[in-house]
Amino acid sequence: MRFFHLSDLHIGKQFYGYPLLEDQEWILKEILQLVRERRPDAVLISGDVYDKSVPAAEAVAVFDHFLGELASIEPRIPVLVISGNHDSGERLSFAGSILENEQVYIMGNAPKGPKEWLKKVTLEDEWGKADIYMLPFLKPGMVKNVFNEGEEPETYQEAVSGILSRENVDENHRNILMAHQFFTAGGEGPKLSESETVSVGGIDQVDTKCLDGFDYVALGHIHRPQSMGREAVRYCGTPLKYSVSEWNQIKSLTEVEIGEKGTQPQIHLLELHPLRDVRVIRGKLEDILLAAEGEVSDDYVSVTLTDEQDPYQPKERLEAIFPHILEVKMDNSRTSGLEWLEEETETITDPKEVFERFFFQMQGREMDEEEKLILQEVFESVGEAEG
Ligand SMILES: [Mn+2]
Repeated sequence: MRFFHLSDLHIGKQFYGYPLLEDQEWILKEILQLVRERRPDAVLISGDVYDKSVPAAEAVAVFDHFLGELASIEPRIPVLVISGNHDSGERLSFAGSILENEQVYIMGNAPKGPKEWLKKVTLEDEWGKADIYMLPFLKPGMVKNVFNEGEEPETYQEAVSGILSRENVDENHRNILMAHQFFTAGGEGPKLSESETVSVGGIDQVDTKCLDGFDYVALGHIHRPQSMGREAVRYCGTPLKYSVSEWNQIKSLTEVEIGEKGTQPQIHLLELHPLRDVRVIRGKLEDILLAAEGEVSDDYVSVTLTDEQDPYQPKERLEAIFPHILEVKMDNSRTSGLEWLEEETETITDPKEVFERFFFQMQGREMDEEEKLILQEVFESVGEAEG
């Protein structure tokens, strides 16, 4: 049995003010192409379908189109979706029971009472049954009524392990879990990017120990692809780079092949090709412009200029080559001087001195007599106005 594992689509996300919908449509199209070519037995989407709990109409339309295209493939390929911390469970599972007729299974909310269970989808192949358990993102408070009085979970750890351990998992079947939580493996956390929303203080941590009974765990939440503790417990990562810190990550679609019970699942990474890449460029302005040879690049670029003298209109000149600039930073002896200044603890109270220092940081030289005179006049007129 082979299935695709993806997560963290974050449809509708903005990237430094740029809407990413076109990029997301592009990458979903490539995923659809891979589904048509490779015909997996299921497609698992492990949370954060949307970027916001109330997604924009355009974002909903993009996911609607994706589901529609998936459902048009014959023979049918089941699609399983859980909600992530960015999704609204209720909104995501709209018309969920009707969609099940089309083999689209959505689990928006964790069990809320003692009689509710995780959604389980059973697939079958020559090796027998494979049960896929769907655990949407949860916080301890969301599942407290599932447990007896006095046994309510207080931590994420207790909540997730409590919800999993009450499921009647058949150990003779191959068991697969979809989840969207912050997992650690023996105290070791996942490698992060800058585009996840991670709780401060790590209260949301759950140890992978409670996943031991599963043959494969299809995780979402962390944006860098990686396994946790063992190969078969895996974050597939985002299909696109959602922060500059991800510039050197290879984004891929995870294909999992699961054979006879007890054997290791095989994991293949199918590389994805974005419409626009995210790149980091560093150097002197003239060198960067020269290297581009006048060719316009649609990539999203973060530029760090190392010129000692502030170049003239750097953003405008870069924009002629890179229409999608994320940021332009300066890194030279002056800006490294800035860092040194910030470390100082002395407080300057004379406003004139504050400005003189600021001028020095910005211009790299002292003010000349004429400029000092102008500053003097400005301060005098301000003083008069205040007095
Ligand atoms: Mn996410």
